Amino acid sequence: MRKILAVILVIAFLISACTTSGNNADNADVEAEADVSAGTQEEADQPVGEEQETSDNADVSDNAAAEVREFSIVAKNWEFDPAEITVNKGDTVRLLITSVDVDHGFAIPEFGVSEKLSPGEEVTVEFVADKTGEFTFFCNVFCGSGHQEMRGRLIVQ
Ligand SMILES: [Cu+2]
Repeated sequence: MRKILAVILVIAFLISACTTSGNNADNADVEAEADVSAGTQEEADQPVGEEQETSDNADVSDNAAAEVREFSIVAKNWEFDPAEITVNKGDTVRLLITSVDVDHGFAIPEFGVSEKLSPGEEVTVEFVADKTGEFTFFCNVFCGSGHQEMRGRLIVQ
């Protein structure tokens, strides 16, 4: 009799735990929880640890929903290629920038970006595009007669 009561308690606990964490989990996580529940009902000896682990996994998949947009940019006298980049608001923008000739710079003041580019060295810039609009990125290290025109455009939709 005691054993039956214990099993009922475990099942009740599992049902309430599934209902709670199922609200913000995607389909894959729901399937994973179903697997955990089935296994635990057969063995009926480690429900708490399994449930906590499943909740952690749900948190990780929520964070992974944020998009990372990666672009490779070549800097040379006197242009950036590509000279126009379009992302969505909220994206994490990762730029891999390489100068292929002389010292250049890369700046987007609105996002606190300012980097020096040495020839042949890839520089990684990462920021969150947390506001919409059109922003100019430009070379901020004097590189010759075309320096003032060495610029491009970041569009955040
Ligand atoms: Cu320049």
